[in-house]
Amino acid sequence: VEAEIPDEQKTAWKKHSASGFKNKEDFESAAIRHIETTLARSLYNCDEGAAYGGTALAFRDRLIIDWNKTQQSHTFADQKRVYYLSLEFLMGRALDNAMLNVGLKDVARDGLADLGFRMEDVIGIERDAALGNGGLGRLAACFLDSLASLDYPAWGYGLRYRYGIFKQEIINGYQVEVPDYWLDFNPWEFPRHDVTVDIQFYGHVRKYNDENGRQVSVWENGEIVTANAYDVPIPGYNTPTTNNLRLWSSKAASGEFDFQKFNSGEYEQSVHDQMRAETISAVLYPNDNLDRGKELRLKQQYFWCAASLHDIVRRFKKSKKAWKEFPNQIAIQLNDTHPTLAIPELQRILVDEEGLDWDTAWSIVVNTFGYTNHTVMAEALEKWSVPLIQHLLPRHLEIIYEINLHFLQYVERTFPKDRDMLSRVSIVEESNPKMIRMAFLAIVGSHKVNGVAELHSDLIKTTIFKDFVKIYGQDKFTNVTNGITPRRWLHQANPKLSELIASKLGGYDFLKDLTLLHKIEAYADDKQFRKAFQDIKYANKTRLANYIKDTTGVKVNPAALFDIQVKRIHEYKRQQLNIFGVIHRYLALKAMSPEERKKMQPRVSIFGGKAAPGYWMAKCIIHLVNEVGRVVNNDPEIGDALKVIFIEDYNVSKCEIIAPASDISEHISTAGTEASGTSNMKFVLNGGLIIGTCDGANIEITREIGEDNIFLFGNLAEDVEDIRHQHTYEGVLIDDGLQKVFDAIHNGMFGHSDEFSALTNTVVNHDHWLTSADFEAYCKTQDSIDVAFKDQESWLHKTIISVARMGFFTADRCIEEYAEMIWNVEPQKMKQNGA
Ligand code: CJB
Repeated sequence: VEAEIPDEQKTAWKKHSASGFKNKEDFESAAIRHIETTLARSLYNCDEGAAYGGTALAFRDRLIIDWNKTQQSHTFADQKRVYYLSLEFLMGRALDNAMLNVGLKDVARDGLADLGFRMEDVIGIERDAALGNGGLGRLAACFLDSLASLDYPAWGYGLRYRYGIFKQEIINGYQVEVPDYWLDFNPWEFPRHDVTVDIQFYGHVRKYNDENGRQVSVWENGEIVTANAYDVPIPGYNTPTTNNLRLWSSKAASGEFDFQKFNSGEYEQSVHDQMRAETISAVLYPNDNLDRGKELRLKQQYFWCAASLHDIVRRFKKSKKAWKEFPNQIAIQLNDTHPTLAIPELQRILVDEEGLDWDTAWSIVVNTFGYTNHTVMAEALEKWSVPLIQHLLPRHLEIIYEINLHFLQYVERTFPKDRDMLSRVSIVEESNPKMIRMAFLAIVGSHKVNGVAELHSDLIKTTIFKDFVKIYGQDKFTNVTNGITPRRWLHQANPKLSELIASKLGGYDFLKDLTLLHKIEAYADDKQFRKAFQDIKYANKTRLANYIKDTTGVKVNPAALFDIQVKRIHEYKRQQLNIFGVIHRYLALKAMSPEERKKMQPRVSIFGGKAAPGYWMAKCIIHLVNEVGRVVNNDPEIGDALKVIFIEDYNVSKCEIIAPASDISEHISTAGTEASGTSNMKFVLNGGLIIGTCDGANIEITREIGEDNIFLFGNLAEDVEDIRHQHTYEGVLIDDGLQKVFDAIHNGMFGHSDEFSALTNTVVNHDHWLTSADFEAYCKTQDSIDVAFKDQESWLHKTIISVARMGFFTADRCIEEYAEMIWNVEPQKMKQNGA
């Protein structure tokens, strides 16, 4: 292609080619130019919003120049690429991250000061890109940062939801959901009006025999919706590599916009069709760890998988390589089962459209895909009803059946005596209606399956996917323990701590090799270092205390122990255990004399997180936390001894304020239920300790930082089933302390007890989540934390040692493991000048 361009054109292009700013002067000129031209504002009406807009657009220019060079260089190099398919990318804010990754935040800060603005205020204007629910979506965002920072040629593919996760308001103690229309001003996306894909739904399958007597299937006469690409640049840290996140938006296909109707006066109907098409990418489903089987959700999944695969195949075909090269050029990672339809879709493209025979196509498919499982909980495992798939995607259903047939024939040959095995592992569940088990399809269609922490990866092999280990052998199943990007979760969220570490390590290399943190272990007993470390924690707690005062009106003392649990509200994550523990503490404080009370360690219990709008029990938990806060915070006897705070609308940017401000954070899921957890890593990396169960990544965190530095409690995963059995046959034993808590609730201490009877009844009746069984151990462990916190010198020692030992939990390590074990891709460093 390069050879075809005449020299004169190349010269003119080179002479005028865009280049990014590098110093304050150039930044100011770029920002002002955008404020004046792109935003049509002037010196006299430039508010913080305009200053944010100008700054963001100046940085966007810079990113897009690097983006162009990266894409060009990856195209020329023609190496294997990774495509990360995820229905969720919980990106948070982009500006701060962009400034830090390209290394120009100080330049921008000085420039903004010249223009009369404070950096913090300008950053605070940006809305979070909240295209995700929780851990799964945030993991995808961390992975994008690591892929770019490590120079891997990689793209993310997702949906461009018009409404991200809802905004949570707390009104009279109840969660109220408000739509999050985040696209008003989004400088970080580039609409690619030229990149569209027509996606078909419904219709039927026609069969005929071609001239060679081969049966051909044609899927036709369906409804067409167009997918439009929007590209979001993903800058790596301290590298010109800028990868792409491509998000698809749905709109009516041009042929579908019915001009007949339009002209004959049926304007409304034609607009209605338009809106129907746009509905596909309108909203993010707000469920976390829960499958609800709605038709529109299936439409979203297919729409996004089909558009992404079409794009990937189109790029591959340009290279004119043979089809068997496909898995050598392309690795596709399925983030959970949401993109599983990509498997039958690729098979359909290869067989129906490209004319490959079934077996050749299938081997390409299997070698291309890898599948990451994020949960063992039955209610979260996706199943789709056969009639629904039949209706929406008739050809895919045929293909799924054929995949299943080949698979079951193989199983039957390998285990001829085990008849039950066939029904256990069949992709098609013989229920009424029949259901497609998406996880099974994902396993059969991938060459590797991974869990996200050691315990979790073991559990999937011994429970939900046990039979598949027998069928395929151990090697197909592996573990990649989750990680977080230290750029956002240390450097950006906690700049002072990052700076302190850099001052001892002689620079910021640790941000790209987090294991270098081990060197600060030498300073764990260094008086000056400890003091600096402690001052930073205090400043971060003060920042959070100010935020709490501004948003809730409650004044909390930064010297108190900050005990934080922020994550989606879910019974398995056991915020109920936490709040019952808080009530227990409150009752104990009330029973004390004022002198005794004074001796107690003051505590601030901080909660945050959204409940799925239809998850009633989770909403009850939020209500109880808020009612307990109302009572405790206004009790003059209690004062600073205990405060209970619910932070409204927890999201990524709030986590950046919260994670650096904890003394203790809570990761207290019923053992065996939290696949990994990633906020546990964020809190420890920022100098906080953990109270936790032996679950998910807590176990590996303990191994790395040492068991003296973590507060573990509770029943083990291996015992949970037996205890549940006991509950069923012998009834639930309610812990004495917990009974007092229930009595207080029933007596109306926190408002009308009816409001909370569901919460207490579920413990009394089944206690599926072992709230009672773990209650005593939980409270005792909390008491031991009070004691440990009193000895500040020893506490500081623990926290510093823990930070030093967190190197393993960088998302960079995850990406390197995926690249080597699953994708077989190499990084591709770009020369500074592109190509
Ligand atoms: N996870 O956030 C979700 N949503 C789901 O539907 C299923 C799992 C979470 O994924 C995280 C990333 O792997 C895990 O750290 C977390 O334990 C898991 O609940």
